[in-house]
Amino acid sequence: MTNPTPTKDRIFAKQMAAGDFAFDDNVAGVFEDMINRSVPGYSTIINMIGVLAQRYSQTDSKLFDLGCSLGGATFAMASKLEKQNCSIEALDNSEAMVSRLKKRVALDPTMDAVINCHCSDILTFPIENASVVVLNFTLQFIPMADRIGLLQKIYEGMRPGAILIISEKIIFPDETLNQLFIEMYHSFKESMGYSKLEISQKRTALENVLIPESLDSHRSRLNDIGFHSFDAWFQCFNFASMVAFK
Ligand code: GEK
Repeated sequence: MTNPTPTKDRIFAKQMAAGDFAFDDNVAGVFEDMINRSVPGYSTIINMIGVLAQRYSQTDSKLFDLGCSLGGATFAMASKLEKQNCSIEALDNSEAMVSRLKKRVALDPTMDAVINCHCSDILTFPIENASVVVLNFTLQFIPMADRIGLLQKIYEGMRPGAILIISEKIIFPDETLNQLFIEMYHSFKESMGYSKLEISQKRTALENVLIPESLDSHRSRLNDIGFHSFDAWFQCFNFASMVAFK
């Protein structure tokens, strides 16, 4: 369920003092515009999460959207659900996001019937009976030391055959490629209407908040936990979406 006229993101347009980025009311109010203009391939990733969920959802199971924001992946999965007796657990610890999501869900009785919204920390919320787990650009905001424990908890809560989908900003061990993809990403943002000032101020605000890792780091951590068949199914510059299975 997308908003036909999302409010334009101008948060970093004015000269501002350095400060950390937060998922507050200002960000939630422009989030749809922000993420569509900031993540190359976002709408493709969202649509394909729906397609993957259609294939991997299991009867009598739960689908988790961890760090759901306004529910982009949640609605994509809900619109494709065919299996009997499934629910989608949509979680975010930003009250501003979850209150907006709840209003959107309430507008459509077919969505209301399958989507449960929770204002919760994904580090403490129980994950159980999961056939599909989505971390769509959320893991990168979790403190590095907590990532392995979160992924172990997710693994424990997944059914055999379940799918984990992780989308992230990524870094590359090859410094030339790393630099090239960052520069291409900034060109992409300019092409989406962001000024150089907005791009550099947001970059500074995210510096200690969004910590990206390489595909190899994701791969080896997931393999160590017990996941199998890890790979990226989508990549555009320094953004990727990966799958792994239990
Ligand atoms: C989408 N998945 O549109 N517990 C719960 N939520 C959290 C936590 C936490 N510990 N940490 C961060 N978040 C969405 C986009 S945005 C990505 C995800 C971005 C939430 C945070 O409040 C925010 O809503 C979300 O994770 C990250 O498909 O803005 O780049």
